[in-house]
This record gives sequence, structure tokens and C-alpha cells, in this order.
Amino acid sequence: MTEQGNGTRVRRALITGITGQDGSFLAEFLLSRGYEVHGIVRRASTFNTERLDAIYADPHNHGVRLRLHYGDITDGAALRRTLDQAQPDEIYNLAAQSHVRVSFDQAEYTADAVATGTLRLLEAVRDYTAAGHAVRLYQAGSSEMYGAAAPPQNEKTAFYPRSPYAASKVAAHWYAVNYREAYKLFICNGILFNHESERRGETFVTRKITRGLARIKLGLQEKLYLGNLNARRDWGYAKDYVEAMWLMLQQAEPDDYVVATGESHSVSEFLDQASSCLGLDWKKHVKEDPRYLRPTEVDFLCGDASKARMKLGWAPKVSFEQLVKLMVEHDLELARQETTLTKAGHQVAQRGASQR
Ligand code: NDP
Ligand code: GDR
Repeated sequence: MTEQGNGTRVRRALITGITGQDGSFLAEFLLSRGYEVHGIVRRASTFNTERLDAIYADPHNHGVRLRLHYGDITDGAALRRTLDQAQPDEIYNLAAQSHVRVSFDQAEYTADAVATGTLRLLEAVRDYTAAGHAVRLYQAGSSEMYGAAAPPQNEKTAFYPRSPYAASKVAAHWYAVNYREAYKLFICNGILFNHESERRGETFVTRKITRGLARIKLGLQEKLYLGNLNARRDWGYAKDYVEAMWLMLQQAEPDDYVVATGESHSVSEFLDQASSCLGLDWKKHVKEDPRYLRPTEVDFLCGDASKARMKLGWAPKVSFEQLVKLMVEHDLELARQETTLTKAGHQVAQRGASQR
């Protein structure tokens, strides 16, 4: 912690994966609670901090509470250096190759980032605490770890991972449990079910649908290519879920928690809901493309978050219908902007989700 002018302590948080959907919401949440927020950003040839635009401030300005550090979860030396520089009281490990389908194509890299990356961070945290620092760590676990286990899934359900991504998250989960027990570290595993938002990456199915249908509505594309429409997911709103991450680290004892809505819908039900917001018949536009199928699928996830409700006092605020509506409205506005630019003769970059 650092001293403020009035003698109170400013808490410091370090977020790996700060440029992602959850990282950006979490950074906003922590800044609103007075934290100094440090984030690890990968070097890229294009800007990858778009989701942080609303909170980014020139580090040369006085009193800036958001600090970005170049780094990578596959680079242990840089992680240690960042810990020394940031001196965090809380760490949120969100960095991941988080796309399940892609993890079948990039299995080794996924394991390196998701499983071994977590281990690297835990090793760094182990030394950081041995040097006298008190720190609490949140590990981003996933409902994908349950895979083929029958719903409803809770903290007692045995894991049955169905992808390199899920198997890597299971390894990270058990590394975290082991470091908690072996070195008495304050580590919580959040087992979060799918959570979406207007900031969701455009290759995940919900955002792909809301982007695609909004563009179809305005005549910007004709078809939307999807994979398995029967899979069922427990979809919540990302902003609600980052609060649960923070709540876990404020408890007296470290523990593991499922975070979910308890309601499950199929991909085709998501299509129904999004189409009804737009007055479209999706069956006229959606085509199946086998490239989006997975070698092993997760059919049915529905979380039981009673422990989080009881112990953290956490409950989701945004319903499935509200979530779909807010995503559709956001993406309709993006499609309108695209239409306006096109009509004015500008060339607009083709980010059509159907290509992905
Ligand atoms: P995103 O894919 O939106 O964000 C992932 C973040 O990790 C990005 O900031 C990305 O950087 C960063 N990242 C990727 N690879 C590396 C690397 N090698 N080193 C450093 N950073 C890296 O994911 P979400 O925000 O949706 O999810 C956050 C975490 O929660 C992830 O661990 C995910 O697996 C997990 N999770 C997500 C759920 C969900 O439904 N959203 C549910 C359960 C778990 P860049 O922007 O440069 O790509
Ligand atoms: P998921 O999310 O695999 O649950 O992982 P995703 O949105 O990718 O898939 C959900 C379901 O939709 C089916 N699907 C398609 N998926 C994608 N991406 N693209 C398609 O065209 C498509 N068509 C159908 C999938 O087969 C699947 O059944 C997300 C990620 O955020 C993980 O990081 C996180 O851990 C889990 O959620 C919880």
C-alpha cells in the first residue's frame, strides 16, 4: 500500500489480462473504489488497449492511478520485475488464451499461458511473500473445467475437461490450491461461468451473434456462420462477475467459489432472444459451418452459485434478457455508425464476425 496525503493507505492491485473484457471492467471497478491499478499489457504491433480507453490517462499527469507495464504471462522475469515495481496488495490473474476452439489449434501455447503461466506467477508470488509482502491472489478459473460433468455444477462437482484450454485451467486451479496449502498463501479460485458484455471478444458466440444480426438488420451482411446451436451455457453479465472476484479477496479466509446465474440457455435460444430484439427471423440468415465445431464439445453448463450467494452476498443483477438486449443495442449502434460512414463514401474495415 502507498500513503495518501491524508495518511490513509491506497490499496494497489495488479491485473494480468487487463486489456481483456474482464480486465477492463475490473480495472474500472477497482479505480472507483480508490485503488491504484497496475496492469500487464502485451506488446503488439497494433493498439490492444481499446477497452481501457475510458480510464486511460497520460502517465505523465499528476495523480494517475492506472499504470500499465509491458509483460507476458509466459515471461517469468518480467512478472517478477512487475511485482517489484507495482508492489500489489491484490493480484488478479486473468491473462489467458481464452478461446476454447482455438485451444485445439494452439494447444501447447494455451498450456504455456494458462497452466504454466499461472505457475510462473505463483512462483513469483511465493518469493514476493517470502520477502515480507502480504498479497492476495485471484485465479480466473472456468466452468469449462466441468466439461462433461452433469449440471448443475458447484464447487463439489468433479472436473471433466474437454479441451486443451479446460485441461490447462484445471492444472492452474490445482496449482493454486497447492500453493495455498503448501505456502499458506491467500489464493482464491473463482470458477466463473460464461459472462458476456458489449466488450466481449467478437469471436465468442454471443458477441458474434449480436454483431452479426445487427449488421444483417442494416443490410451490411447477409449470412452468419455458426457451429453447434444446441450447446447450453449459463450466461451472465461480465460487470456483475468482476465484483465477485473482488469480494473473494475481501474475505477473512481464502476459498474457491462458483459464480453463475443458475439459468441455462442454448445457443439457439440466444439467437431467438437477439432476433426478437431486432425483429428478424435468424433461421433465414444463420448457416452451419463445421469449422466452428469442436472435436469435443461441452454440452450443458448450469452453475449453482449458492456458496457465493451465502458467503460473499453476491448475486447477479442483470438477467439473460437484459444482457442480450444491451449487447444487441450496442452492436446496432456500431452497425449504424458503419452505415453512416459507408454512405458518406468512407471505406470501413471489414470486421464482419462471420469471417471468424
Ligand atoms: P479475454 O480473452 O477478453 O482477455 C484475455 C486477456 O489475457 C487479454 O488481456 C489478453 O491480452 C491477455 N493475454 C492473453 N495471452 C496473454 C499472455 N501470454 N500474456 C499476458 N496476457 C495475455 O478474456 P476474458 O476477459 O473474457 O476472461 C478473463 C479470464 O477469465 C481469462 O483467464 C478467461 O480464461 C477466464 N474466464 C472467462 C470467462 C468468460 O466467460 N469471459 C469465464 C471463465 C473464465 P490481449 O488483449 O493482448 O490479447
Ligand atoms: P465457451 O464460449 O467455449 O463457452 O468459452 P464460446 O462463446 O466460444 O462458445 C459457447 C458455445 O457456443 C458454441 N458455438 C460457437 N462458439 C463460437 N465461439 N463460435 C461459433 O461460431 C459458434 N457456434 C456455436 C460453441 O461450440 C460453444 O458450445 C467461454 C470463454 O470465455 C472461456 O474462456 C471461458 O472459460 C468459458 O466461456 C466459461
